[in-house]
Amino acid sequence: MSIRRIVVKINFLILKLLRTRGGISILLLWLLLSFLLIFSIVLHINNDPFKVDKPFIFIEPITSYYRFHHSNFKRDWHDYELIKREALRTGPGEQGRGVYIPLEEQELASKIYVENKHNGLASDKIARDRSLPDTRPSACRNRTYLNELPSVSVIIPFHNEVLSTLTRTIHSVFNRSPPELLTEVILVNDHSDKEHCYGELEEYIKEFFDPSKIRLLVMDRRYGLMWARLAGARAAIGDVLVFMDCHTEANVNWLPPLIEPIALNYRTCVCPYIDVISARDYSYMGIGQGSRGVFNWQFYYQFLPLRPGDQDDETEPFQSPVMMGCVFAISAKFFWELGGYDPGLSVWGGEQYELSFKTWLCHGQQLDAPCSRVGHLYRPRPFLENLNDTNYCHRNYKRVAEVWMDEYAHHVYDKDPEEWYPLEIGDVSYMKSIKKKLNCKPFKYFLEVVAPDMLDKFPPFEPVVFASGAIQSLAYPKYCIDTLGSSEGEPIGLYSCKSENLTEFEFRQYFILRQHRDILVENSNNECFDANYEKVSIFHCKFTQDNQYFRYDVDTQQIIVGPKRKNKCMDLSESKTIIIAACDAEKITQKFH
Ligand SMILES: [Mn+2]
Repeated sequence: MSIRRIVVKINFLILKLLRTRGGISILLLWLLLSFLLIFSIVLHINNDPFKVDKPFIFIEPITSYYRFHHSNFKRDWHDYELIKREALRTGPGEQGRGVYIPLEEQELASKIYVENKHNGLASDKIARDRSLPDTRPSACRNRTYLNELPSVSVIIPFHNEVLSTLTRTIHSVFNRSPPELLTEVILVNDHSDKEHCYGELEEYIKEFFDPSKIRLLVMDRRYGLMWARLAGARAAIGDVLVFMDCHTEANVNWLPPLIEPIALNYRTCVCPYIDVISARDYSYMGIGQGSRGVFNWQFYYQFLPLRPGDQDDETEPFQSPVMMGCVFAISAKFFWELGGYDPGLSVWGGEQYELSFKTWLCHGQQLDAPCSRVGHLYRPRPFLENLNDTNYCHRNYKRVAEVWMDEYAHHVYDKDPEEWYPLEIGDVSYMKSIKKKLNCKPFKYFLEVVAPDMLDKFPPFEPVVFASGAIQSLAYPKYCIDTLGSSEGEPIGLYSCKSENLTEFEFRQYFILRQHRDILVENSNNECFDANYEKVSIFHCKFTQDNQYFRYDVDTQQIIVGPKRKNKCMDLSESKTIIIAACDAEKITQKFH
């Protein structure tokens, strides 16, 4: 039957209906029903959490927090009953302590460690709802927050996470969030291949959590972190989206300080302070002072010190240029206004830059909240394995640079032109259209207003260096200073020079004395010499001088440590280790060139 014949038939039917009694009302009812049907089909397609590659039309709910006026009345959100109960808890891992693995289980423990990159056996020994130390500045205990706050959807993607670690994350969210604020927890299983991520997890959820407040989405193949988060965000119904890694633990009263800034201004993204859960023994450690996140021109995440005034009130959130990315909150309204994540980003990497740049350039702000604490288990790049495509991280970075970094993008590419310039990144027109639609600011704004101190610390072109090359001992001319492959906090030492006349350099023996008056390890991710306790170690460059302050005296050939009045120099002990001693221009062991 042709379409024309159908149309004629429908017209005939309509005419026939209109001629019968009450026909007009039947017709209207019929039209209304078909309209509703079409509307619900469109809505269903739009809201399908798995259609991540399709743009999402965010429809602000009638009940949205931002549709109503709210009073400025504040209240104390602490759950004192819970705090009292948790303070009494004892047992393995309680109060955030580490867990000791007995000798006979250590073989098993290391097997699990290698598989998961963290001590899953220690996790299994700890209660799923363990207690944590309160790591906030003490003034946070007296701080009140708005009485009316937006509702929250917590989105937790996971792939093969250890069950006790994943469920501890969920328990911490349910236990330490005010129930009236927590609308739902959405777990997104990014196509795990471990059995326990299916049946066993579902059973656990049924047994321990309110079924009306928890949902489990399962991806039909492995899509990576951004798509899993996008799927969760499409399904979420709360005013605020909180994205959380699956190996985190929310600490006391974490939610109100995290979402209050978003209640006041929906174009806000807030990160908690990320405390540290040890991958070795699951001990929980608070981080002391905060810092501001930025990046260098190889897209390595870096830190800048706080600005004067940032912590005049230590409970007050402060602006940070780039989020760390493992836990953060953003209003659903702003997230979708920004087009969510660029759906062209794959697997892992670059998403924190994309969202942070967009937030700042498209009329929003990004804050760190010192009174909101969430512990995070750091482990080496979890998404890197089992994926043949090794270039996705650079491709993600280039997509971000192409859309948001304007004329500054080439600073990144020029670092390694053969790698960057030919790299295919696909179509970025969707994000460019969002940038145009929202009339977002140029990247210059980010560098001049948001992170004006970044270019000084991380210039695209390293400024003229004072000196560079190997550092050879005059006392033992066969030996040069060598990083010994040390990582953060571990000491440097002496090792054979590649050649005595220094025509060639050993990989770990090339150093740069910079204008910041620090000594940078070439070929490192921002690692510097750091003087502490009479030793010299490797530590990330802090740009604050103090114990990373070094000078070279050309006349006496000494490496002076710290300000002149302290009279400290690099020296060698009898066992040829590097020490810090009082300067003595006559001592041959203090001479280097
Ligand atoms: Mn993580």
